[in-house]
Amino acid sequence: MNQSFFLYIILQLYLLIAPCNISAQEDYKLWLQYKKIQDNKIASNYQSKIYRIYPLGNSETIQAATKELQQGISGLLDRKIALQQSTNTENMLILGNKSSLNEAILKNIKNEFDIINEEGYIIKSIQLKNKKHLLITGKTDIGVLYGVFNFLKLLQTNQSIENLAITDAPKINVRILNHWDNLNGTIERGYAGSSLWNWHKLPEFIDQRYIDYARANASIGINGTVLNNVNASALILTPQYLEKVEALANTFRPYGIKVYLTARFSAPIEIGGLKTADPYDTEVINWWEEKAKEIYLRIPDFGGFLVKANSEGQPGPQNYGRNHVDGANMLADAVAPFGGIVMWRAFVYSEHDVNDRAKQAYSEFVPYDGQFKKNVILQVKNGAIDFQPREPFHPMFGAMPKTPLMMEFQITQEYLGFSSHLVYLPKLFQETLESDTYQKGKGTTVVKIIDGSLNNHKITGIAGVANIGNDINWTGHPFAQANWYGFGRQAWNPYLDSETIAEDWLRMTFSNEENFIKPVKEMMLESREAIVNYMTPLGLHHIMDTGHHYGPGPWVSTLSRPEWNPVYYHKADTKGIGFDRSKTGSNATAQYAAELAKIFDNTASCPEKDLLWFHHLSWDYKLKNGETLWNGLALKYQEGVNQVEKMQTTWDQMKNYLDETRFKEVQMLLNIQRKEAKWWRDACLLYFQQFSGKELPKGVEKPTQTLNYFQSLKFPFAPGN
Ligand code: BDP
Repeated sequence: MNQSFFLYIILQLYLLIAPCNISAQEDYKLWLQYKKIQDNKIASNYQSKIYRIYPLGNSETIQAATKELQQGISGLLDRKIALQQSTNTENMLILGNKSSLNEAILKNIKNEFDIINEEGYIIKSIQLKNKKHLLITGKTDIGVLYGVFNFLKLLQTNQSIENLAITDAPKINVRILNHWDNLNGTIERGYAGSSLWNWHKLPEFIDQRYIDYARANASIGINGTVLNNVNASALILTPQYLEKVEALANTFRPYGIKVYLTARFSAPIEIGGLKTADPYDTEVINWWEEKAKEIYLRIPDFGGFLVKANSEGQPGPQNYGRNHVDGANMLADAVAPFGGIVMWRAFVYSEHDVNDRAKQAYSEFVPYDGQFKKNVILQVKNGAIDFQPREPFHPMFGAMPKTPLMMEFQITQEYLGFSSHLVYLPKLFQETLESDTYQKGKGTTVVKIIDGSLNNHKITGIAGVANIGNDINWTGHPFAQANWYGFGRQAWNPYLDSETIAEDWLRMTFSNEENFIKPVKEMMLESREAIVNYMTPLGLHHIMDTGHHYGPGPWVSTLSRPEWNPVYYHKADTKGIGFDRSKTGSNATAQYAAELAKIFDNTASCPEKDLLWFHHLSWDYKLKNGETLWNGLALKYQEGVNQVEKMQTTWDQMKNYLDETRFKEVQMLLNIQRKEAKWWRDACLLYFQQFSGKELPKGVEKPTQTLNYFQSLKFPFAPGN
């Protein structure tokens, strides 16, 4: 082969691969695309206001911030930006923490430092000797880094950078991802590939992905990560793994991200050679103290432990006749000398308890209010059952004023179509956060409990079960990135509207074109209601197929634990459908404040979206719109399908606003979503129809398969299980 022919072949091969690489990169880059600004006027305005970067200080964090600015600006403004250690020239971008600022710079600051906390930031247009500059500062280097990401967000979303005077600070201290990652690389309920953590190659090999993970998290203010599954292996606490954990902690530290681990309660037996894990046993207490010392020696800023105890078969203090307070406080004592915390999960229910599962966590934990050590925070799922498409807020949020409670949301879509359905979750999160607990009268919303403001708690937290894996696009669905992004934004500011977040995300991830933003934002905002409609309308819940939770399974009734069976939750019979949790039923409503219990108890005042969560009603029950319950239910299922079809129509018109790869990916995924929405509708309606004995109302499409067919479907290899 002559040389030029060889080169020609190489070139052809490159051309074949190159476009894939470019768009794969777009998938990979998340919301940190830093693509050249299309609007020339805006770009030249930015050009005229940004000359060079003047970093004050040289910490790893300031270096990361500087690098991010360089990377961002070189992409957005399509030019290299140099560093300069002076303010002689105008339009310097000055970055540094408070103590690095000189008198002249400080003169430009009024009370901004007083109104931000340790992680807050200030972005301000300032003047030094009649020259204009931009200052990005905070009390700490991490604050500066957050400021940098937020300054870049201004550019990415084409905002004005004229006369800036922005101060912002997180409203919650612990903003954390929970990875349900196993040491063998699988992820429980993960739908985006395998675990990011390559335990085999750690500690030596630091994958660039770890750094990009840290950048992405820092850009939205996430400051903690639990590396391992709540169903934990004790091995993570052995020196062999702690060395690897240390390497990750070192990698994340410059980005303000602390590492935490799930602690398996029986670890003293499994890896410590003790006979018991009884929290009253001195050897056990010592073992945890020594373990904490060992960890902090390696990782001085280790965050602490997350614990799933006596829940779904996990070991815990009850195995030794002790209780949650005993277990949590023992671990809390072990990490307290080092400033660590214990996040003790409240996700408990028991097959030996005949009470309504929705009542069990409250019954078990509320009596302990005020008994936990200061560095314990209870981690409570948003609803009392389990991350359903819709659940009323967990009654524990209104019932434990003396205990800090942190929110646990699920970002990974275990019950929401895995990573093939487009569902914008910040809408769901917002609904929970805004719910009124009436703990101290009207307006005492869930958000005021978890941000500590209502009951004056010092430790506050919010956790999101991560949807991140090693797929090129991290989350399996391009739009699932918005759920990671949105979670972070809401963790930073849980009062933020999910619409604002969707808009920022779209601008940063895809395009600033209004003709793209408006319809796609609407599509995102409607997507959560769509999935509720085609899966579990009117308060239905937990009717997914068993184990893997993929697809409908309202007929499942043979699992060993009653509350694992969908029939337990919908209770459909010839008389009607729904779980009576009112005072005539399980009386779960009594776990809410009296005002709220009254609202939920009465079918007339109970919000229709929660109707079958709280009531068992006849098929002929009249809904507010005059339809019978049967017809209303069927129409809701149909509406869900229609909504997905509308999403498809919207998306099909967006071709010109983004790269072909992502456009097509979403298009293909929406096809799956429509197919599965119809599957849900048909399977559920055929199943419930056996009890209602009624025809489908006008407007609802006829199923094309039989109930037998749907019941015969099996998915032994559904992901995430
Ligand atoms: C359920 C999941 C299970 C988790 C459990 C938990 O199906 O995989 O281990 O929650 O949160 O939703 O502990």
